[in-house]
Amino acid sequence: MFCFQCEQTAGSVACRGKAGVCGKKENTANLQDALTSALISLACVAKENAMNVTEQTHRIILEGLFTTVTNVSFDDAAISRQIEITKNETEKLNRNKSDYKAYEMENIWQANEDIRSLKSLILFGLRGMAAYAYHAFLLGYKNKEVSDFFYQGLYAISQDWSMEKLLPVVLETGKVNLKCMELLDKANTETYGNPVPTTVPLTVEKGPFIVVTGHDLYDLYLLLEQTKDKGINIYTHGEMLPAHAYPKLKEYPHLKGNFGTAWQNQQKEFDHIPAPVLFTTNCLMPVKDSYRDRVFTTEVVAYPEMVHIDDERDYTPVIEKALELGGYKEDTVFTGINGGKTVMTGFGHNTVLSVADKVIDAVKKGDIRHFLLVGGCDGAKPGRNYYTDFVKKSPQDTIILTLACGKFRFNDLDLGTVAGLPRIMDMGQCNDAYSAIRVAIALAEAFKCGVNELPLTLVLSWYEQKAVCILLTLLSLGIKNIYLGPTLPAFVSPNVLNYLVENFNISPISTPEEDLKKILG
Ligand code: SF4
Ligand code: SF3
Repeated sequence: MFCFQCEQTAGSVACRGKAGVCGKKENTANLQDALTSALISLACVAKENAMNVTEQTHRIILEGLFTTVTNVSFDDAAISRQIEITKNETEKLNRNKSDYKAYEMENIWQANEDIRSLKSLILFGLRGMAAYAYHAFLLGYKNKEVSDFFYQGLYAISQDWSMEKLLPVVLETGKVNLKCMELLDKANTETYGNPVPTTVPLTVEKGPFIVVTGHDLYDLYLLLEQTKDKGINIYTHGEMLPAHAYPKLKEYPHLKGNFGTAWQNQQKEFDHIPAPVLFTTNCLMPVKDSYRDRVFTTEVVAYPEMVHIDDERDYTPVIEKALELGGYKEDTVFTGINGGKTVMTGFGHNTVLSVADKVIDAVKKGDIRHFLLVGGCDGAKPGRNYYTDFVKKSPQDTIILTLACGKFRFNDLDLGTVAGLPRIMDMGQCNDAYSAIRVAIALAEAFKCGVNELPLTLVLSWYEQKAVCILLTLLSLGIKNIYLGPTLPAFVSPNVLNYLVENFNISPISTPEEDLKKILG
């Protein structure tokens, strides 16, 4: 196996041998390569037979790419089925029987390191973007430019192109991902309303409950519907936390609170949990014996021997498990990592821009000195305390905007208010980076300056491929001076890194003190 797509890759170089750091086995990794190869062939054939491409083709592309995102599928049987479906679709499209060869993934992994680096940025960016496009697709939202780009991007990977020719495709991936996040934002807000600031309890009430984790609001919605009046409470986990802020989801009185923190703590948090857990997307970790009878997966998430809820989305097995396990006997108080008993969420673009005048005024008066967007993925590797310390050490006249699962390191802290605004504002999931971009652009317009001249700095943490497509989006918008950690991607070659540093002034994080000094002057 060869895999270096995530931040925890072995030795910060690549996972090889029998298994990856994430627990993905050699055979699974090889099957994921075979699936990617099949998707590249499908995209190449689709290019020649565009007239024959259907919605079904598109769904296969999205599902296939999403399947290969870190911590999504550990299930060889499921991946093998996906390969078959992809190959059949390729044959179906290839009506004029043109000759095509299966694409060899070794062509990428063994390429010159700069070409490998650029192709990896495109491929991993497409994988992350496919997850977002898939969530929007389930809610009935599509965008032609976004759909078409999956084919163009996969085709570009298959070509013997030079760095000069690949580099624009890398930035184009970021540009199209902005469209994709915009589409998902539209899908989520038109379906469930605009998020509103919401305090979310971390206490689990007595009685049967279900924990739902991952990014897919549609699964949560259907689960809420199916558990209505059944005496079962629903708790979010990880990236599902921002769901509490959507008016249409808030309406359900049995959507009670949030259980646990970010994905890397799940093996500890789910240990003997008296409730089932439904995984709607990444990040799924190898399942421990103490809770293996209560893990349920859906969509493209899969783990051998776990019950998979199919596309009909009948959650009866999850509901029955919740009733059987019965939950806690008494209300059980949990806290966040810093001891807080509640967390807040719901500061999407609509909410933040509704107080734009107040914000602008406070910046002009000097009450707000700087905005720090501290967000991104969490992870298990050491060094991520940086983000907690950074937030704790940020001065009183700064505002912390946050998003994605990295926030669990500090979202239960009470940092007070500045200019009547909470000092920590959770904008949502990783895809809600779109909200942060909207806010930044609106502020730049109000201050009649460029985004890079704003009193705003991005301090990002990355782990998997969704973070890759978001980073590419930020670069495609010309956003500079980003701090990135905890380590830089193994798939960024020294030359590509030089390009990023020279053109975008990306810096690796150092220490909170030093970085705060650099940022705040
Ligand atoms: Fe290694 Fe990450 Fe790939 Fe898993 S996803 S095999 S940890 S690089
Ligand atoms: Fe988290 Fe896995 Fe990336 Fe959506 S759930 S941010 S890591």
